[in-house]
Amino acid sequence: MSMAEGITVKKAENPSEWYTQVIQKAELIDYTDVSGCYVFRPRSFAIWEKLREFFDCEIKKLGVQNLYFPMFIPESFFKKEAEHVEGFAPEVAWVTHSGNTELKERLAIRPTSEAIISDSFRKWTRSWKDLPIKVNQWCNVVRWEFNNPQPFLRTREFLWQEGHTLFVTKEDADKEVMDILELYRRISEELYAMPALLGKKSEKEKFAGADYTTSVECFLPTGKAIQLATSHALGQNFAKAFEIEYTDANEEKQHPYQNSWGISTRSIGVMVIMHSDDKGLVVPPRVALNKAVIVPITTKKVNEEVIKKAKEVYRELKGFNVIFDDREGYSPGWKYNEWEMKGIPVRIEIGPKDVEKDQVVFVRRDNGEKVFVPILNVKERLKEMLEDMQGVLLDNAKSFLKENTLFPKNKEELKTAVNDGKLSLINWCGGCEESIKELGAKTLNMPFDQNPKGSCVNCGSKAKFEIYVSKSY
Ligand code: 86X
Repeated sequence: MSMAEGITVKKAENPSEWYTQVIQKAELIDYTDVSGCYVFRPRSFAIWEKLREFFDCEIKKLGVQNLYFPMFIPESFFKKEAEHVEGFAPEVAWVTHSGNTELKERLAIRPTSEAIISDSFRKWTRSWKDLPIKVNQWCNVVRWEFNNPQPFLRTREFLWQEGHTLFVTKEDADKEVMDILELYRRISEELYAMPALLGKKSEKEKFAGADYTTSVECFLPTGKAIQLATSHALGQNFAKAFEIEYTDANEEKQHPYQNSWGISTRSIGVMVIMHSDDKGLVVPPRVALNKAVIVPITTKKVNEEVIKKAKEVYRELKGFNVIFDDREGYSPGWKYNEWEMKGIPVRIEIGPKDVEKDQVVFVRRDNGEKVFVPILNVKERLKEMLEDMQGVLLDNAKSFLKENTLFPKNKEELKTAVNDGKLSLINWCGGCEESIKELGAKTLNMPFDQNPKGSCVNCGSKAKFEIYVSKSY
């Protein structure tokens, strides 16, 4: 695959091949010899670092501390929460040997860390004075998926943060579930420019170890939804299974209320599918590694002058991590295509005519808008253009969401909506998820603002909830 070659299929015509090409040609991802395991190249790892920087700073304001637990979890720990792990068991990867010697007890490579963290919580929790405990780790996890793997979206190893907290009161725990969900909403909307659907998971879709599960879901231009992040109220379930206890002010033993919450590198793939186009990657400026690229347009006659001016502009923009592309042997047009494919938010062209007029040309990645900018104003104007692009990406995604959300009134309408790749908000009885699955769809979540009316769109019995339904990844 030569770099000169652009994306050869259209997003609307073959979304899965389009995705595969975009992430490789934009140098986000590389494949390895292990199926389901991918290289996060610098252009995607930088996006992850931006997310991490934002979220770390915000959770620290909430009193959460970072720490690190081992990735090996003794099998006996999982037996304590057997009911919660049941469905996941086939995906757990085990370490059984060191060299040729079998271990006394096999060790799981963490698929999530509730078990090992709960074991420490038991030791750290003595008195009500020890609470709350709020910790978080940034780490890798392994889930040996058998469904067809997809870079970022479904991988056998991925990166995430997992937060784990303990509280004296249910009220404090409930509040934190929502505080964290709000941070995930901000990642979705403010960093990734993606409208977020917030709500509570159905009984079937919640984590089995939780009292309730909340989530942020995103609906993509491919007509499928995907979960972006999740925040669980674990209640006292793990506390009971792992004997986490404290003595309250009346000297009585109590189990604390526990939460866990996470967002992963899946979110990068969601962002790619949301915004990118037939030319390649589109990245919201806030999470872009390089905010702009300068392409000097030189001729044999006018070279030094152009390079000199372009360098001036480059120095002026040093806060924006700008790429200076003065490579020889590539035409300007070739360079434009390459940087568009890689999703650099703004291209800055400067040629002989521009030098004469003390100006440059800005070209915006999302809409191709072209403007002449006096060299004196490049810094201010670049900042404005990036902010505008960030806003427009979110606005466009919001319009798309609005135009593609339907309110089917009966099963026929729901079926049509699902087949047409629409998002449906339905009145729902709280059961009958099997027959929604049969339509090729899933329940996403129940928005917090509930107004159920009439009868269940799917089965006709009394509606108790409103819930989002669509195809999903
Ligand atoms: C569910 C629970 C939770 C902290 C999050 O969703 C966010 C961050 N953890 C995750 N869960 C699993 O997915 C799971 C998977 C496997 Cl393979 C397993 F063996 C156990 C699990 N337990 C919980």
